[in-house]
Amino acid sequence: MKPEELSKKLAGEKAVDYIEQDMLIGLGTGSTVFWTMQKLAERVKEGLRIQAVPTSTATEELARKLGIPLLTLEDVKELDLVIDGADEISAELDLIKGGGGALLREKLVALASKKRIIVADSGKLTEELGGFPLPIEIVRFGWEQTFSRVLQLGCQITLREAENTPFITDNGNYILDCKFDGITDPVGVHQQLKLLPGVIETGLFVQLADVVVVGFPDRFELLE
Ligand code: ABF
Repeated sequence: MKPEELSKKLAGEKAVDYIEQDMLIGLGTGSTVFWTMQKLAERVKEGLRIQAVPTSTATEELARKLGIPLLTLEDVKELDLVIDGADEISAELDLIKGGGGALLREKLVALASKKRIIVADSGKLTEELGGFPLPIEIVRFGWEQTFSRVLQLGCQITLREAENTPFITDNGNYILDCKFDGITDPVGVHQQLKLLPGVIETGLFVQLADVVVVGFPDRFELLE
């Protein structure tokens, strides 16, 4: 296994230690949470009782395959915890998420959770957010207008594509990947974007991580 994958596996698996009997949990999306789900499925087979809200159809499908009991966000008032990945993590534990396109459901599930655990390999740590283009979810209706408005905030934008057609999120929307010259004020950038009609949600997760489990090829570290 490559060092990056080993790091993801260590971080992803470690997070399962936070899950206790009868918890209601959120399950994030991505290649690190993949390892969380593998380990969680083992625990479920051994008798751990949990129910999980998936943050994407991809996670839902994987959970079904692995025999992890599911429920929807509409079924619950509150979740005990969520385990999710990230694309960038700042020293303040602010995050850029959405590389997998699931940012809206990920944020809704994060806000519904009492404790938020992020799992990531050490390559996701950064001094300042913005090296990774910020994903924002926008409505398809009049998307070019929204594109132009976002452009005025001073970033370079790409409409995300999959197989040469626009990528469609699980909610039926488009994603704009916005490259800023560093994001020193994540709250300000998030707020500016959210004021624009057509913008549904941004991948900036500010002060939404309680614990970050950082994986290295041979160990993990906890940031809190
Ligand atoms: C998800 O995990 C997304 O927000 C993000 O794009 C992804 C992180 O990547 P990885 O696949 O490396 O875990 O939560």
